[in-house]
Amino acid sequence: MKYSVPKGINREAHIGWCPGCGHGIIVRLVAEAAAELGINDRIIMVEDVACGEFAQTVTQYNNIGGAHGRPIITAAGAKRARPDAIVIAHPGDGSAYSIGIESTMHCALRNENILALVVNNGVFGMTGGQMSPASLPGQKTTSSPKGRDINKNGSPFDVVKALGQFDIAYLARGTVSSPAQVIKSGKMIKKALQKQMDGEGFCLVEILSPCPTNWNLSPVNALKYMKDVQEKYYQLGEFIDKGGKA
Ligand SMILES: Cc1ncc(C[n+]2csc(CCOP(=O)(O)OP(=O)(O)O)c2C)c(N)n1
Ligand code: SF4
Repeated sequence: MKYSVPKGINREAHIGWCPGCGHGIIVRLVAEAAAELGINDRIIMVEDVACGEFAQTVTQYNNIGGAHGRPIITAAGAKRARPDAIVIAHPGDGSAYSIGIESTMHCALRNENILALVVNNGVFGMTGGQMSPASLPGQKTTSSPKGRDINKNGSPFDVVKALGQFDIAYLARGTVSSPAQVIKSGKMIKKALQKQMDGEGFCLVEILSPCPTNWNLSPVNALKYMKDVQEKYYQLGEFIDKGGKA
């Protein structure tokens, strides 16, 4: 197989992601989809103050640094100001489902014509691996050293259950735990970008992603954990596909 870097990726950039992190794979999928759709010059990515923000140097796209928890609402504003732009918010699960949950829900309710690309690694990665709304029952984190107790901490936030009945364009969940799944996730991202180009409305694609550093696992064992545990809890697939078949 010939390896080539998609247009849109800045291969000279310093990359801050830890070995085995999923963020870089997911940003690469954005770049592949954008190049295939011929929209490199139209992309605006909106980052969070979180691990995803390294995409600012890794990509050649226009980019906005949003406040923590606010990339989705910032993306909605950018899209309203620049309707020709293709706008992608790139938060983590901590951002989109905790401090930013209100703007996630209301952007969905307003069917804002953007892509919310949520990287779900089940922890607040950048700040040291605290429990996030998406941490799994029993998951040990730095703020739940004995494991998430659903009686005390509540159940994990499942965006498919939360937005499943909303009138939005697209809702899908992928993962990057294997090459086949990476390809499937790339198709989801590309479909969501096409929907934005067609003016269909709000698309949320959640990608399950490893955080070996904060899971205290090697990159290889982090992928195993995803398959054995994370993907057993969070269903993969397409759940809303307004223009197509769900
Ligand atoms: C208003 C505000 N609150 C809290 C923080 C601290 N903070 C920065 S990154 C982060 C965690 C990010 O976790 P997540 O959104 O899940 O993304 P990840 O780093 O795991 O990709 C937090 C709490 C901040 N920068 N601003
Ligand atoms: S802390 Fe986790 S999410 Fe952040 S760069 Fe490292 S592996 Fe990725």
